[in-house]
Amino acid sequence: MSKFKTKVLVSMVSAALVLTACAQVNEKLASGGAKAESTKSQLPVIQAVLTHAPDVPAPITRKYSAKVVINLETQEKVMRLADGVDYMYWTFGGQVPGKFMRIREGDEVEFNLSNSPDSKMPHNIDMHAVTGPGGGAASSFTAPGHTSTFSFKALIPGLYVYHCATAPVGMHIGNGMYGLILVEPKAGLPKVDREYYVMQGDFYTKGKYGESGLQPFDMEKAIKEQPDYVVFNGSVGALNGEKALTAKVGETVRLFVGNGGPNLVSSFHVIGEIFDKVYVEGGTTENRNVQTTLIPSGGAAIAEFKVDVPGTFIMVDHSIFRAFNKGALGMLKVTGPEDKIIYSGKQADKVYLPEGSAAQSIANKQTAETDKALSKDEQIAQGKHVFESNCLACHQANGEGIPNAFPPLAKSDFLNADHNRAIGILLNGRSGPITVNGKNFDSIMPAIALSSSQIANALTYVLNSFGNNGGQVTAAQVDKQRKVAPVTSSNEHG
Ligand code: HEC
Ligand SMILES: [Cu+2]
Repeated sequence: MSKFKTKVLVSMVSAALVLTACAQVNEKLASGGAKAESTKSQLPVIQAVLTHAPDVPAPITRKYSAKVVINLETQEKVMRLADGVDYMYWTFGGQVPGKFMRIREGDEVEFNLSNSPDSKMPHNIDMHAVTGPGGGAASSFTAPGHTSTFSFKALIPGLYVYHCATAPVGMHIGNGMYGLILVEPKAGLPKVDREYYVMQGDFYTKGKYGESGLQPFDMEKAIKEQPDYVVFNGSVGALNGEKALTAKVGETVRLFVGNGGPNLVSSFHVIGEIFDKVYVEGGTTENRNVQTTLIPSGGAAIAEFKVDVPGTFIMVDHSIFRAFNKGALGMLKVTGPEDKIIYSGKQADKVYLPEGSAAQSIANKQTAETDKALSKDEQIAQGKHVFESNCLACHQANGEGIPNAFPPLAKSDFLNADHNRAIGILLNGRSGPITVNGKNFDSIMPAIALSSSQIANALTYVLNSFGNNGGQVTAAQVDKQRKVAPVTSSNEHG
């Protein structure tokens, strides 16, 4: 089988090599070559429809094999990695992850890989769906401004990763050169209401997480496997807010989840959901009732579940610091009627303060200050990250807090009245009675050992959000407050 395959491959490649004319002619001749060599003669030719994440091409309804023509272009381009942070991505099709391809078991694929004339690097493609040397890598090595053609037969169904395999391979993958190809089994996949494409990747930048500007790739961190960013679909927040995946109560959702790596293994989890079915590692084994599924680097999984109640379901890599501190967090927003039996929502909230409670400190490595002065807008952009990973859990995404537990930062009279007092709270924590917007709270905020610029940015963000009065807090101002004795609720005025 594989010998036969290799023979076809070789003849296809040589057929392709003599071609210099336009793509159309190229296609015809390539199909001619396949006919001459193949025992199954006349397969209908179909142009593949490829999609950008999180979209997936429609399920395949045809009941016969086809010759599927896939055209894909590698492009190198600067895009947003996080708010205020840009990165020179290397891509399959202009985004990370690369375009989703969907074919059927038994199809013959003619693959045309073009490398944009604007590229600086040669690229190629190693498809895990290919049975053949290098998964197509050697046959698809393509210089900028060229197109390579090779063909393969999709022998085995499954969800497969594809990636660039041009040296240095780790760097090409680390810059975003990966995607998924689904080889549907002949019988097709069971019908579901929604299908989405989610792919994790780790990124290594010269600057640390959130440091603004165009960030170059850091080879040393990549070798040490210490990413600054771990993200879904190429950037921090690619699946958050308005870009969240959506579904309606009662619908079934199928996630095609890949992991491009280059290094990390993903512990993929959807908070508040249980996967009814997981096609383990993208193969044919079906596991049921799964909380978290492992997705190896260069691997995939298909996760299916029915959504029973409305709300925002957070997708994470459950190696949890990656989710809250490096970006591996996405959202599925489900709308529809509540079912209070399946999930009641908060039924009670009482203050619980065991004796001896006092302001505690959340240990947090003091990060090196980047001593360049940021503009107010830059502070706000970076402060948003600090807020999202350090404050949101208690004070909530909209800053409204939680009644009887966490005071609001939104339109907070307490905050707006005295910025230095707020800095002191972040530096030292706070406990005891406090009145915010006429409501009484008596709880504990732990000190969060952030750097002075992180505190300055977080407060500047908060002051300019949630209906607050505006203003700016600088790192120097925070440094000054570090030298002031902590204010406790008993000696505080107001
Ligand atoms: C673990 C939960 C928790 C976290 C995390 C937290 N806070 Fe608080 N925060 C509180 C509580 C509780 C209080 C009230 C403390 C008291 O009762 O004395 C408070 C009070 C405040 C106040 C003064 C009251 C007000 O509403 O204006 C500010 C300002 C504030 N927090 C800002 C922040 C910022 C900024 C962050 C993130 C860097 C943060 N907090 C993180 C729980 C938290
Ligand atoms: Cu490449």
